[in-house]
Amino acid sequence: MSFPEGFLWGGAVAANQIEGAWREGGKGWSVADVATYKPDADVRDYKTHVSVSSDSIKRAMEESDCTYYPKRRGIDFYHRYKEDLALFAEMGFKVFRLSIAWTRLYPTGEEEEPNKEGLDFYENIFKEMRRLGIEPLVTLSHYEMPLLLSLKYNGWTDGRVIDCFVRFCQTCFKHYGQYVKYWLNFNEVDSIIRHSFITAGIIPDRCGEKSELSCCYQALHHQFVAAALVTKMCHELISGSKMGCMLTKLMTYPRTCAPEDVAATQKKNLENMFYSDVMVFGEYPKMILRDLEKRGINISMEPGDLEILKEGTVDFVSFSYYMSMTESVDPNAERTPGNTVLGVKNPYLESSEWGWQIDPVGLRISLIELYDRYKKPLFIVENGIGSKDILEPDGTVHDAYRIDYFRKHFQEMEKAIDDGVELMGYTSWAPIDLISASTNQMSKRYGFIYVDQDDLGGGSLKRIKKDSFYWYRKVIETNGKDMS
Ligand code: BGP
Repeated sequence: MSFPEGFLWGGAVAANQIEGAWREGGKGWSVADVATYKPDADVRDYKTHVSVSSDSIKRAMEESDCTYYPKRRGIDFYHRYKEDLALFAEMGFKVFRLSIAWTRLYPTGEEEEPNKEGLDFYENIFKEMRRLGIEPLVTLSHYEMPLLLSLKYNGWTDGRVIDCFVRFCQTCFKHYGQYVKYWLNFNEVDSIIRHSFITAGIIPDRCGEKSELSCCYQALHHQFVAAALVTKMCHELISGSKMGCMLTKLMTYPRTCAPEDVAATQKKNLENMFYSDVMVFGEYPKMILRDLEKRGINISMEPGDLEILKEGTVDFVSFSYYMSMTESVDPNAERTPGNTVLGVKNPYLESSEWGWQIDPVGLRISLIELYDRYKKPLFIVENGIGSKDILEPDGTVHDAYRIDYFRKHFQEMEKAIDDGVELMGYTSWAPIDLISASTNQMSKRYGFIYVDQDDLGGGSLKRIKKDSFYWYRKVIETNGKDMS
């Protein structure tokens, strides 16, 4: 067994979780700038962490201090990107996944012309990556949309945001098409149902007589249309470009072999893949439309929307995979948190400090399921373990648990490839410690590189190589042959 020649090994980040410089370079307010670190909230209760209201947004906009708004400072990648890219190159990265913050190019989301300082910032990054021989993989929407589109239109619930997004993407394709071949439209497009504000700028108390869930499906439809429009545009503007969708792969097993548990699990897995179904097949699955109808959820579509979906299907399927869970019809089944989900606990698996159940075999199962379903190349664009790494007095970080996590996941990837799955590449989440998307913690560390910063922003921001830095370098150097 082996990884194919040219396998794209690398790492993934998001602008709002690393850049900082939230008011520099002409950047406008993004939804991430009002995300608060809640030290007293249970880190396993993601809904508390992601919740938002008109009042909390108003308070945040009146607060210029960043202490409890970690995504305003990130890890200062904005000023340190050359140092960080050099570290990624030292690990031998073939690819680096990053997002372009919409509000650096269009501060309010509605300008006619892009902000030049923002354009230049990303052009400098792509030039540096080309110099280092690292291929960009660019996410167009990664939890950082213009806050003013949220306040003015209640985010993606309003179809006018489609035009704003298409204009932003057209600018990206025109300015960066010479550097970027691989693109992703919406990060974890399915996450809109779990955290509608972060993903689509929906403020629940502004949904009026519509339920938040109805607003989510309406907003999701607008994102499907926008994704299809920009996929078609990307192919037209950048010859040889590849556009992927990006799904949170929430692999779910039946808690028992009782048929009711199996049926409930089947429903969960089909619901999870609905989002990638639309972007791969260019149409809504009939059973999903029937389910929405039974739940009284009505999506208003413009004439021509369905044709747009059909003409804008993606070239590959990318996904994040961290953990798996089980499903049971037993209301008393013990539950445990996962990636902004609450699943039934699997007694055969260990859990991370945040309760996420570690399941390398689940990654192989996911790869085989997605490849069999879509028959398109796959790309793992997020995978990793958040943990409280300890910086030793001698300046080392011994993260053997992270090496073990990756080694076991890579071994399962290799088995899936050996079974015939076409896997384009792998970007770990995240190559460098950064701000957690769901809890806004710095102390939930993912990186091969430690960043000296605490949850309240204290620290030198010094970058320190963990043991896993050297291990991953060796894996890449040998294209996965040496994982010892
Ligand atoms: C995914 C997001 C990433 C990343 C990851 C880890 O949902 O796409 O942005 O944050 O989850 O989650 P967290 O940061 O909440 O631990």
